[in-house]
Amino acid sequence: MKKYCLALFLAALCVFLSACGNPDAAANHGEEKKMIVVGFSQVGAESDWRKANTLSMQAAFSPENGYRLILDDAQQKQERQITAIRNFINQGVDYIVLAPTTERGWDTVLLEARAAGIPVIIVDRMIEIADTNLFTCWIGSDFRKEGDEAVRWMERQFEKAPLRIVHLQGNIGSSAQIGRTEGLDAGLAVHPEWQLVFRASGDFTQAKGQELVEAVLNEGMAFDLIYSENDNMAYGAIDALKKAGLQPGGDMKIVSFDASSTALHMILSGEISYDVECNPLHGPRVRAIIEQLERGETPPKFTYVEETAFDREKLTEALINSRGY
Ligand code: GZL
Repeated sequence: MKKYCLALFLAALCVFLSACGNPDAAANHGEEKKMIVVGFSQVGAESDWRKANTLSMQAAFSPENGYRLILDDAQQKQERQITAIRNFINQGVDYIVLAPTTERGWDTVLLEARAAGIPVIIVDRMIEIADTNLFTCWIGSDFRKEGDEAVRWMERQFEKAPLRIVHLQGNIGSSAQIGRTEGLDAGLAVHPEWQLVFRASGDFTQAKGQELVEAVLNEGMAFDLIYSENDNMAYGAIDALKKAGLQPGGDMKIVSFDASSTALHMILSGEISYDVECNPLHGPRVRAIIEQLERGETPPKFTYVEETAFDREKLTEALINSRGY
């Protein structure tokens, strides 16, 4: 009888242990296929662009696709990203994906990831580090090119007319801010008839964008154009203008970046005049990179995403609805 009880106990123990097995094991017709674990350090949830970017990554790295995604929202703070990366290392993830808040300050933590043998993929913004071997590859936008695109439109739109510009910058030190600001500065350098009347960072948020434009209006500054480094700050600027009884697109023009669907509808309504695309749908792109690495292949070190820009002539409701964000 004792032997029977012992055998029963051991059988139950085996069943229990197999049920507690690896959380990353996906049962696949009996044999266990290991899920690929991806630790994703995301900037935050500051804008439509960022939320679309997160959704794209979550859809790409789903359990159905064979992944377990560990998402960390850094609330736009680099120190939280560094902590998240260390947590990913301690959890032994298979890949780390970093959407960096800022360009600098990554060398130490990426050295730790390399020491742990975990490949790091940088997405969206660029990082500036001494040894680019500390990350496997990068995929994102050419922000200087985006800024130049906006300035080309301003030149076409205003020709040689005097232009007083209010400049709403993104997070200072992020490559999106650096590149888009460089584009405007290059335009200011060759257009003496252009005047920068105000420049400050709205941190890519709607609330800060509104606050800055309210301050400009309260100071009684006259201006012809708002150069907003993302759509959410442009939404805030529009709120401030309307609150002051002004008509965006009439009394002054707005140039923006991201080209999210809400902003493109504001082009149709005339509130925003030009919007330079910054495509956030990086999920499938990063997944394709990881799958290349899983096959032992070498993806390109740097991949720039193809992007366009929109004005009223180019836009239709159908086009907006076809874009995915
Ligand atoms: C651009 C991205 C920027 C967006 C903003 O690639 O880093 O951050 O332009 C977002 O909307 O907050």
